[in-house]
Amino acid sequence: MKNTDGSEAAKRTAGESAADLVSDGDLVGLGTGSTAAHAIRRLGDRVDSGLDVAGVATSYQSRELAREVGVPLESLADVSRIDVAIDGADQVADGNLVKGGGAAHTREKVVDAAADRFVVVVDDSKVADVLSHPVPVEVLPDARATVAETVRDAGGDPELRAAERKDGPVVTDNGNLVLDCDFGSVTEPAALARRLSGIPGVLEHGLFVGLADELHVGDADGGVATRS
Ligand code: ABF
Repeated sequence: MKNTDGSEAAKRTAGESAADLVSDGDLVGLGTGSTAAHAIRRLGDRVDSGLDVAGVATSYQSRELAREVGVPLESLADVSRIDVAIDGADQVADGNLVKGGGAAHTREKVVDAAADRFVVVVDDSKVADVLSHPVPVEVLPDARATVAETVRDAGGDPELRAAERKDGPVVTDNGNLVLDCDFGSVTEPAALARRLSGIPGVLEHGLFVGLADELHVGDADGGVATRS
């Protein structure tokens, strides 16, 4: 059955199946979001049972959860490579991703790109033929107008992300702002990724092109499909 609401069961099967790949001694990139949270909780259970691992958090949220469930942490600043990273996505098409719904994509990209094995965990509502989800772009606060103008020149429609629980914009863990940039269907993600990376004032964008090694897709019936 196709899961259209991103049910917790689908997210859990994807997250937990990825956490079960982790081996003793691994340094694990801990993704952000509700699907990656299932992986972190499962890792916590496995640590309780004797698994010897350390995690590197991609966000304040994933760091706090790892502490809560007892996954030992190392600082990203102290590591140069990671064995396996487990992270969610907002949309997946042809192995490429849009990420950044949690405004953590800059740190996620550093961690996921440093991993020998980057495992993406999603429920099946996230899988598309072509990427079309708006692309989050983290910008220096003072560059938001110039970046927005350049995004418009590139055919995008940028919108400053507003905070849900208070007035004002979302501020990232790095103290920056997020422009959600709607480009419609992204038929050439690599070209768009290069273009966005080249805009002065852009810290990082949420297009993850050619980074994923493996995809775990959960469905509402508790099944998981694995693709490499
Ligand atoms: C992070 O959390 C993001 O890059 C992505 O935007 C989001 C996915 O969240 P969820 O698993 O809750 O849908 O991984």
